[in-house]
Amino acid sequence: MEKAYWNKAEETLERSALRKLQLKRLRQTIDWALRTPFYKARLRKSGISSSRDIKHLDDLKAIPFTTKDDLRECYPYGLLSVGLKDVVRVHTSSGTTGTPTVIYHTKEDIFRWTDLVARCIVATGAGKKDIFQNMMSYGMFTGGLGLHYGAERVGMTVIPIGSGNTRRQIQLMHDFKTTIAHITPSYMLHLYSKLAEAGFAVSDLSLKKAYLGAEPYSENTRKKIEELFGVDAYNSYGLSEMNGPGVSFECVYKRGMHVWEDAYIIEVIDPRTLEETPAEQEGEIVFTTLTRSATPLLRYRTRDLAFIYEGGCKCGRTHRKISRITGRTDDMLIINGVNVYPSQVEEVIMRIPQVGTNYQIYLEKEGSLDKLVVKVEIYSKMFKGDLRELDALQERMREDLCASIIINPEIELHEPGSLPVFEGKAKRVVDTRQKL
Ligand code: DLL
Repeated sequence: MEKAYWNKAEETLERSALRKLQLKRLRQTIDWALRTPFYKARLRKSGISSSRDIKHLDDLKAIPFTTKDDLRECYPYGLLSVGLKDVVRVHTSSGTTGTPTVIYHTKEDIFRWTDLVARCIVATGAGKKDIFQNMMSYGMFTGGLGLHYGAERVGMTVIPIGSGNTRRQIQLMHDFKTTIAHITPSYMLHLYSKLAEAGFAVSDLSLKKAYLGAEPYSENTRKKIEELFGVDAYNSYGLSEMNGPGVSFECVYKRGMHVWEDAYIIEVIDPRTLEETPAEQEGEIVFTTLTRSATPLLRYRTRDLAFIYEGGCKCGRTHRKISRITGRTDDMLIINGVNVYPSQVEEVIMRIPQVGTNYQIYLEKEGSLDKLVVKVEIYSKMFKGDLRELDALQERMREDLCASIIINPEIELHEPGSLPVFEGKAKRVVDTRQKL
C-alpha cells in the first residue's frame, strides 16, 4: 500500500524525539496556562510557578485534572491566556445542559489545528483530486469548520453544505460526484434509507470514503455502512475542548486511531481511582493540549472510554493509536442493577442483517422494576413475508442481547422511517424512569 503523509517528518518522528518535543511544548503550555486566572491559582497550589518547575514529562502528573465543571466555572474568560485582540475564533459547547464551555483560538492555533486535520485526511489516502462533501453542521459545533479548513488545506474540492436537507445532499453527491462524505454515522444510515426516495441508487454515486465521527458507534455499524455504500469508512474522534475533529483518526490500516502526540499528551486513567491504567487496558482518556496558545488545557478528563494500542503501525506513523470509544463514564445505564453501555446494544443489533438503519433504546418503569425496550427498524421486505419470520427475528434479537448484556429486553420491530431521525448527533437513549 502506498504510504502518503501530509508532513512525513512530523508524523514519523522517532519516539524519543517525540517525547523531547512534548516536554518542550508542555513547558510552553505551562507558561501559557500561568497567564490564565484559573491555572495561575491552581498551578501555584501544586508548587508550579514557572515552566522551569517542569523537568520531566512525568511532572505533569503532579498537576490536578481539569474537568468540564472547571471549564464551566471559568466561563467566559477564566481560561483565556492571550489578549482578546489576538483571538480570531471562539467555539462553545451547545450549553443545553447548563453554562457552555468556551474555547478560544489565535490565528496560529487555527493554523496548527488545520494542519492536524490535513494529516488525518492524507492518512486515509485522500488528496487534491477528491470531492469532499461536508455534512457536519457549521457554526459553534467544531465538526463543520474543523474539517472544512483541513480539506481546503489539502486542496480537495469542498462542498460546504452542512448537515440536514437529505434530498439535496443526495442530489449534490450525485451531481458533483462526491468522493468523500464527512458525516455522523447515524445520519449516514439515514441517508441510505432516503436514497431510493430521492430517485438514486448507490451505483449512481461516486462515493469512495466516509469520515464518521462525533458520536459513538460500533464496529458493526461501520461494517454496515461500508457494505451498504461500498465505501471505506474511517473513524474520526475529537472533542471541542481539544479543538474538535483532528485529534485522532484512522489511517488506511483502520486498526485504532492515531492521536497526534506532538499536539496532545494522552493519558488513560481508571475513572474511580484516577490512577493510570495498565497497558492496553481501557479507561478514561485524559488530554493535555501542547500547541494551543489561547486556551491551554492541562489533563482534561474527557469522560470517554478507550485504550491505547501498544506497538507501532504499518503506516509508519509513530504517534500511538487509541481504540474505538466504547462509551462514556456518564452514559452507562444501570438497568435493574446491571451496568449496560448503549454501545453494547448497538454492537449486537447491527450484526443482524435484517436490521435497517435506525434504532432506539427506551427505558421505563414497570412497577418497581426497570424495563428495557429496544426499538429497531428493519427492512420493509421483512414485513411482507411470513409472520413467523418476524417472530423468529424478534426472538433472535432478544436472545443475542440477553446473552450480551444479561438483561432480558423487549424488542419492538419498526418499519423503516418510523423512528426519530437526527441530522447531527443521534439521541439513542430515551430514559423515562423517574430519577429520585
Ligand atoms: O464531536 C468533534 C468532532 C466532530 C469529532 C466531527 C469527530 C468528527 P463535541 O461536540 O465536543 O466535539 O463532542 C465530543 O463526542 O467526547 C465523544 O464522547 C463523542 N465523539 C466524538 N467523536 C467520536 C467517535 C465533536 N469517533 C464528544 N466515536 C466526545 C465515539 C465520539 N464518540
